[in-house]
Amino acid sequence: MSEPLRIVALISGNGSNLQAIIKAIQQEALPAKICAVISNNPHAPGLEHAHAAGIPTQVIDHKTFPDRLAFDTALQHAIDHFATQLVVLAGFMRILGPAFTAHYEGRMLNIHPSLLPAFTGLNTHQRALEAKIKEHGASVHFVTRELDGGPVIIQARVPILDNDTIQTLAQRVLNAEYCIYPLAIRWFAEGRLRLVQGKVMRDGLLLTAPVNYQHESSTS
Ligand code: NHR
Ligand code: GAR
Repeated sequence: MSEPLRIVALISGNGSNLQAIIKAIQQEALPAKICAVISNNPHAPGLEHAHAAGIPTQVIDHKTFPDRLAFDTALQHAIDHFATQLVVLAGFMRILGPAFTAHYEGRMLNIHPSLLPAFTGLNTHQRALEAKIKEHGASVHFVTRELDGGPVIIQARVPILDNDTIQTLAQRVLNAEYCIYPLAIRWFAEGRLRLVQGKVMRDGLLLTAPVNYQHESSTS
């Protein structure tokens, strides 16, 4: 057996995706170890979940730094302290600068609550409802300097129902996130996922489109 992949997770809020990842590791569906959970928000409820799971936590409050570069630099030092092999953004709400994203190129993932490239940025559920479209979802992507613009690994689609509110739609999307994020991290941990010249390579093949979870779920 090889050593488990060393992960640091960055959160800002509830950390329910973090919980799903912790659960996958506990169920031995993910050969990884979360070395630390770091939050920019000292009041993030996810810090408690990490603590309860016996994972070291750290707060790096962006409000205590003079500028974004100083925050990014402190964050980078904290992450590298753990000999981190993969950085996982799990509801992390601060935009990261180009030096930071370059440092972790090919070894940082994000889960975004939309079917990218639709609805980058914030308030995706409200914007999907306002657009009166029939389908929404979540995407796991490699993080690059372009906000929510890195190559997408896997997406999960959910229907938008006539009587949906932001809350009901957000919960449906979250349930899909809990499936695709541990799966994408597992592929990375198994050495099956790489960023090659700005494109996703999975099992030695360059993806021409994101993996669609609905189609793949029965076979992998
Ligand atoms: N950084 C880079 N360079 N590239 C990405 O793809 C990133 C990133 C940082 C975070 C997550 C992202 C999301 O999935 C993410 C992807 C925060 C904002 C934002 O506007 C936008 C997108 C994401 C995260 N943040 C405000 C800021 O000024 C603060 C908002 C707040 O605190 O509520 O940093 O959606
Ligand atoms: C998730 O829906 C995630 O995709 C989204 O926030 C939620 C976090 O939930 N991320 C972003 O919007 C990033 N800007 P969680 O804290 O319970 O995992």
